[in-house]
Amino acid sequence: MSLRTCLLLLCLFVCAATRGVADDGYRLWLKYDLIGDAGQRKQYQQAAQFVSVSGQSATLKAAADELQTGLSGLLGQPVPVIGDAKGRKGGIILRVDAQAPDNAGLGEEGYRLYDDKNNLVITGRRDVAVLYGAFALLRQVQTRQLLEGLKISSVPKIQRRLLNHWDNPNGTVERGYAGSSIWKWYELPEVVDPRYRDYARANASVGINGAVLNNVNASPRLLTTEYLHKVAAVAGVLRPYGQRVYLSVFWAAPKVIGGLPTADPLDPQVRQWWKAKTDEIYQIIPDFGGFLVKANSEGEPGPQDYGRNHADGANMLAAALEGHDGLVMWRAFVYKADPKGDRFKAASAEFLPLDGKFAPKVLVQVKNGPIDFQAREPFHPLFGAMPRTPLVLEVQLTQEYLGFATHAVYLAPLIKECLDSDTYAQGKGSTVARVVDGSVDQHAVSGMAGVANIGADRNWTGHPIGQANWYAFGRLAWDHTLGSEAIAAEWTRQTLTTDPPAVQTIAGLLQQTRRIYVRYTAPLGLHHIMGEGIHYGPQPWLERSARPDWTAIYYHRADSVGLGFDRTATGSNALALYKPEVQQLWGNAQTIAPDYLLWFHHVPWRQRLRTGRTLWDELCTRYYTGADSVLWLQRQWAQVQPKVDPALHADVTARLQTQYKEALWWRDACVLYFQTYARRPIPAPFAPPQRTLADVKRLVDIYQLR
Ligand code: GCW
Repeated sequence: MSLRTCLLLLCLFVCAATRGVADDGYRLWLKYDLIGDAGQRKQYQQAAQFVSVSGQSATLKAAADELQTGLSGLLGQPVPVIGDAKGRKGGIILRVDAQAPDNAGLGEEGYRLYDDKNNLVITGRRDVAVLYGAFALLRQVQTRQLLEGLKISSVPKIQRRLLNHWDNPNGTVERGYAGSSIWKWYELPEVVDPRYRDYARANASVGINGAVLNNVNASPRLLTTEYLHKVAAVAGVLRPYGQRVYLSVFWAAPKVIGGLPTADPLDPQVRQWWKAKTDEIYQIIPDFGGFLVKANSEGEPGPQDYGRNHADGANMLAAALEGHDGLVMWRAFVYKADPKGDRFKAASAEFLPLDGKFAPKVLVQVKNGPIDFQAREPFHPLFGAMPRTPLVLEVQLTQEYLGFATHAVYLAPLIKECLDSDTYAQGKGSTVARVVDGSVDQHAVSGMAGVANIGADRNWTGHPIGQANWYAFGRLAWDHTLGSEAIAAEWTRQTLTTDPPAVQTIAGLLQQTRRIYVRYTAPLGLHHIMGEGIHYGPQPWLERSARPDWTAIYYHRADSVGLGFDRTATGSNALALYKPEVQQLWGNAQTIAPDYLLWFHHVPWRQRLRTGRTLWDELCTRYYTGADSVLWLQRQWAQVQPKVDPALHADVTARLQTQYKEALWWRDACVLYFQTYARRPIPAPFAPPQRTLADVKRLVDIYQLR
C-alpha cells in the first residue's frame, strides 16, 4: 500500500471514529479503531513505526498488510511496510526462520513474539506462523497489553482447527440463523466476493486453519468438475491465510455423478472412481484438506447399504487420498431407530468394535455429547474409549438447540466443560482435551471442528454475541487451556469496548449466559425437550414423531413417580460405557452433580437433592430463577450502554427482550407440563404461571406450523 492510500485510509478511520458511524458488526473483532487515550497511543506509536518484511509470499504480504491496516487504524499514524530494516529501530520485524534454535519447538504454525530491545520481532518457522504472530501482536495492541519486554511463544495444541459449514449449494444453511450462505456458488468461480477474504482474515486471527465448505448432508454437486473449480476459487482466497478447504461428500456420488450401479466401498470400480475423483481434486486444488463424511446417519447413504461398515467406507476414501496430503473425517453421529434402545449408546455400539480398524489417514469425528448438541450433555462416551483412533471433537457454534440467533449464549463454557471432562482413559487427567489433542494415546494427527454460525447477515452471525462463539472456538482449538472468561474479555475488548469496568461486566455476563439458558430450558440434566424439527422453543409434551427418539417423552420419561432417564444398571446402562471413575461420579443419584442428574437417573418427584430441595421444588426453582436471570442479563447489559456502540447496544437489548419473553415460555411450558405428573404446587416464593398449559402450547405450537 502506498503512503497516500495509507493516509487516506487513516483519514477514513478517524472520520468514522469521530463521527460515531453506527457499528454494523461487519469488522468483527478486527476493528482497529483509533486508541482514544493519547498517552497510551504514543507508547504503541513508538514501537510500531514500520513493518519490515523480507520475502514475497502471499502469506507474508497478508501479514504485513494486516499489521499496516491494523496499526495505522489503532495508532493514527502511517505504518509503512519496508524490506530490510537496515538497522532501523522502533518497528516490527517479520522473520521466517526455520533454522533458529529458538524456533525449533514451534512446529509449522507456532510463533514467537519478542522485544529485541530495538524492534519487536515476529518469528516462526513458516510464513503462516508469522501471520498468526502478526494477529497475536494486533491482539496485544487491541487489548492494550504492553509491548515493551514482550515475550510470547505459542504453539497450537490441535492440528486441524476447522469450521464445518452446513451450507447447501442453493445458498441455504442447514441450522443457520444468520442469513443465507456466504458462499455464492452460482457466481463462482468468476465472481469472488471480497467477503471471502474478510472471512479468511477472521479465521486466521484466531488460528482456524481450514473449512469444510458444504453441509454434511452433502450434495453430490460439489464433487463435479464444474463445482471443483468454484471450490478452487474459494481455496485461492483462503490459502494465503493458512486455511485449506475440505468437502463433505455424498456417499452415493459414484452412482449419482459417476453413473456406476453401486457405491459399495469394496467394489473395484467404486474405488477407482474415488481415486480418480480425488486425483482430479488435487489437480484443481493442490492443498485440498480432505473429506468429511456423514454416512448411514439420518437417512444419508453409506457403506452399510452394501453390508459394509464405517471402517470399510472410511478406509476406501483414505486409499483414494494415498499420495496426497489429505485426511478423512468420518462422523460418528449415527443412531438407528430403536424404541427399546437408548440413543445414548448408538454410536458406541457401531464404533467401539472398529477401534484399530481405521487407516492412518482416518479420524473419527465425534460430537461433544452422545445425543445432539443439547444445552448440556455429558461428554461423549467414545472419548477415551477408542485409543487406536484419533478423534476429532465436533462442537456446534450455530445455536440449533440454544435459541438460534435470538438468545445470547456464549459457548466457551460449554466447550470447556467437555474439554475439561476427565475420561480416565489412561488414569486421572485423561481429559477430553488430551484425548483430542492426541497426547493421551500418542496420535500423530488431531482435530477440532466447529459447526459454523456464519451467514450472509452483515454482522456474520445474526446475534452480535454469536461472534464471540466463532472467536472462542478458534482460540480454544488453538489452546484448550485458555479460560472461557478470559477469552470473553479478550473478545469484548476487541469488539465492544476497552473500558475496563465495562469489559468486566460484559465478560462476566457472557460467562453466565449458557448456565442461564440451561436453567430456563433444560435444567438438572433434562434434554431433547425442544420443538420438533425446528428445535426451537419448548415441546416437552411431544410424544409422537417419525421416530421414537425424536420425541421428548423418550428422553424425559416423566411419570407419576418421577422424572429422568435411568441410564444406570437398572435402566439402559449407558453409564457402563464410561470408565469406572466416571461411573462412580455419575452413578449415584445422591452424589451426582445436579446438572447431570436427569441424564442418568429417574428421580422421584419428592426426593430431596443435594441442594436441600425436592426434585420438583428444585426443578421449579431452576426454571424460575433461570428466567429471572435474563432480567439480570438485561440489567448488566444496560449498565454498559455508554461504553458500547449505540446501534449494536440497541440490537442486543432488543434480542434480550425476545429472550426474556421466550424464557417465560420455556418456564411456563415446562413447569405446567411436568406438574401434570408431579401433582405438586409451584413452590413459594414463585407465583404460578398466569396462563394454562393449553395457552403456552398454542403459543409454541405456532412454530411447528409450516
Ligand atoms: O442435530 C442434527 C441436526 C441436523 C444435522 C445433524 C448432523 C446436518 O438437526 O440438521 O444435519 O444433526 O449433525 O448431522
